[in-house]
Amino acid sequence: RTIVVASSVMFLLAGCQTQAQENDITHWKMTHISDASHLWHKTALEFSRNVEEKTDGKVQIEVFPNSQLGNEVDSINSIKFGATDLTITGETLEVWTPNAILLAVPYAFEDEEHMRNVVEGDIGQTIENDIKEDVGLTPLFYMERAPRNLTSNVPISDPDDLRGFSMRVPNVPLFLDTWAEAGAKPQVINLNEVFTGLQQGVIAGQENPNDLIYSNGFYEVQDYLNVTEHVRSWIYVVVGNEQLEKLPEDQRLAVEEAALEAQEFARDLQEEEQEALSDLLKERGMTFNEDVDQEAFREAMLPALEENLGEEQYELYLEMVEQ
Ligand code: 2Q2
Repeated sequence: RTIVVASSVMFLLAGCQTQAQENDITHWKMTHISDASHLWHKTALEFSRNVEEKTDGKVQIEVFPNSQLGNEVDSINSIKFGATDLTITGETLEVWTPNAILLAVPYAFEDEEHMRNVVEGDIGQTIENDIKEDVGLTPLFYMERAPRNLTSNVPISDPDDLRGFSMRVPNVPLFLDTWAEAGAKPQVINLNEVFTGLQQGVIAGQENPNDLIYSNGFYEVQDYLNVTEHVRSWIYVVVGNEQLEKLPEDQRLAVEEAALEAQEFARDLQEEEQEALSDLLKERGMTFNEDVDQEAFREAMLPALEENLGEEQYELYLEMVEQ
């Protein structure tokens, strides 16, 4: 008799659960390290709106900018614990999966088109699969980034000018090694601590795409934007595998569809904003040092590549460069 009661209770519970899942609204948290004026945030909001619309409000994404829920590494970890669900991340993933280093190899791409071919081709696919398998995160879409430039308070035109130059890099081992190899004194600092570090003189410079230089207000504490264009890269919006798998199939498809639209949105916005950024940075007092010997930087950084990349990564790198 007890057994009968138990099984009918279980049956009821099971029934409730299916019901609950159908009516349930999934609330996801998305966190990232840029501020609310930056294109990553605008894209995240657009994505969130698209997802809500395409799932009839069943999947809702709340976006937290400014490292509010933690820095990049914290966010990656908290997705695995389920405290967060989505974030924006790229080459920092090399700490978990070696091929992610290919996202940000110095002087690897001729131009945007070259990079786009790689991202959307076999190598891009390999990287995405690795992130999914090794890190437990599913890349939903990618955003192209403007080239990274070095900022400072004295003009830096070639690697000789880097002697004794203390600078910040993100948590990317390859960046530490390439800048050290080129002659600087790099250290890892979280993005949200860079402004204060520059202001207090803990570091003399940093490197980032112009959009992040602007949105972080680095023009207030840096006089020169040296056009090194040393890294062209892209970045992924990722969701935890488990979080994605929990969604019913129609909602998952809706999320994927919204992701593709957000990718287009980001590309248009990026193109639109980049042009104006140089003027904005100049208006805020930055001097653009166009007199940079990029070839010298490339040569100074190359040895670090051979030391850093594993055999597989080095082969993929060569393939990527030639594409
Ligand atoms: O300087 C930063 O923090 C960003 O531009 C980083 O490149 C970026 O967040 C990488 O850490 C991506 O993984």
